[in-house]
Amino acid sequence: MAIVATDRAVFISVGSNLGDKLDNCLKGIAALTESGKSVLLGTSRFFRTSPVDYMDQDWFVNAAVKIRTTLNPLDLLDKLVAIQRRMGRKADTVRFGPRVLDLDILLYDDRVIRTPRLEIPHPRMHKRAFVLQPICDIDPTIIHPALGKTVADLLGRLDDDEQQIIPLENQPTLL
Ligand code: PH2
Ligand code: MG
Ligand code: MG
Repeated sequence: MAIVATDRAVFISVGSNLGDKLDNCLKGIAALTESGKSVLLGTSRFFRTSPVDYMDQDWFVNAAVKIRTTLNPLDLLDKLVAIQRRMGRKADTVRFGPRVLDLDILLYDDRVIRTPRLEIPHPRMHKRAFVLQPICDIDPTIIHPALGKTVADLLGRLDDDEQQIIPLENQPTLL
């Protein structure tokens, strides 16, 4: 019997609303693969997005990437936190407030993890256009393992006119 390594897909959201937002996102994405433990499999377009949950802050640049990684979820989280810190992110001042770089694990295969330190799927991803649209750019058929619906379906069900998400006119080339 052939043993086939499954393509474990991890989706990570990338966001910034301080400084050179696009450059911060690009540097964060580049840092994800620097150790050789993760490879980039896909990227979404980059969007300008209106702030969600905490409105009194600047618009964000957001995107999502798909990686394959040998890191387990907690080691991946440690890696993301280290990258954010290196990029100059301060320990959170305001919840949902301004940040130089935010890297969040959205999906890790079809795993459901609920611990105080880490929740996968990301607990708010199904309500956020700035997360769902980028994942749909990469693969609209991905199923949210806790809700049992595709990301395209979840995006279609969002009825929140407040959330604006506009593709950047000049998209960087990454892969
Ligand atoms: N991140 C938040 C809170 N609000 N809004 C947008 N548009 N984009 C974000 O990345 C974002 C947000 C907390 O992580
Ligand atoms: Mg975060
Ligand atoms: Mg976040």
